[in-house]
Amino acid sequence: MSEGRRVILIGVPTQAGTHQKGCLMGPDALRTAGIGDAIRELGHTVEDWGNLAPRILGDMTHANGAIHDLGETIGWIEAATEAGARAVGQGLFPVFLGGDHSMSAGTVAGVTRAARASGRPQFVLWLDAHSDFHTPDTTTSGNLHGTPLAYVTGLSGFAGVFPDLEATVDPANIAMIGIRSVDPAERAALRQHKVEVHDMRRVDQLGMSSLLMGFIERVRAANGLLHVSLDVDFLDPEIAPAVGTTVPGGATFREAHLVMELICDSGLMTSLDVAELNPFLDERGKTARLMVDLVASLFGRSVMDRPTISY
Ligand code: B3U
Ligand code: MN
Ligand code: MN
Repeated sequence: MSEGRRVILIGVPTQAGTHQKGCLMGPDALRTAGIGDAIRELGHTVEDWGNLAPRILGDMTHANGAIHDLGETIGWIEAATEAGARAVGQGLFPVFLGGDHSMSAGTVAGVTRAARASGRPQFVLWLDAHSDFHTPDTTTSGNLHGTPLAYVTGLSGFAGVFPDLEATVDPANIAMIGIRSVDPAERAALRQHKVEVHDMRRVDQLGMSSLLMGFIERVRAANGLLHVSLDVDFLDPEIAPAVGTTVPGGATFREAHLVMELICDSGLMTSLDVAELNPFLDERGKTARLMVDLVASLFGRSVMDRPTISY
């Protein structure tokens, strides 16, 4: 990451995409943990656009009766799409502060719209325990935070449900790392669309660095824009307990920092989500502070100048 990026913090305090309450406090916990100063201290400028507010659409139903809070989710997607397209369109670097992961249906749609206008392909790196590749028809939990990545690729099932997309992400331009919970319908769709999925078994066998570098080289070769979507549950729950859907066996502190440092070194990242932080489940701010430290690694803090940290 070269110095002097113009970073915009954009809060997306939605919790409509999950049954578990608390993600609405995510953006302010990240601010409280010092996300703005951490990026600023690395030589970037940081402006805070505050929190987005969704258009109020009221209750909406779907043939899949499990789905809840559809109208509110659509409102957040619209708001995040507009903000993302505006920020990237102005040459700014948006850091979206979540909010549950349904926010990324909007953040990715927005940055992808701006990418298309620039004539460059959009790539997405999904760092998550889950693949979030359900459609409204296949989700059994009804939690729409399990759907954003399928939506942005333009999969059928979203037409007439989520907002129409102006630009889609080619599934060949997606990689996911950290995966350890995939539902059967998601697995079928991921295979059908040939998405690059690196589950934890692959991480253990081949290592974070080789998996990530393969993808980074693809982004570089295509002169792509790179959106990084970081779900708190990418991390092992031992180090990051503040998330509603913990899955054991996640990325370690060292693996996670390495991923951030390699992305930073590539200089390719153009937008970022920090999703699913649920401060209600945190232990004295430990997860919020870890997320800020990981973001600092993404923006150029290196081991030699990382302060000694005790959580
Ligand atoms: N695939 C499950 C679980 C899940 C997905 N994303 C999260 N949890 N955070 C579902 O509900 O769709
Ligand atoms: Mn997720
Ligand atoms: Mn997840």
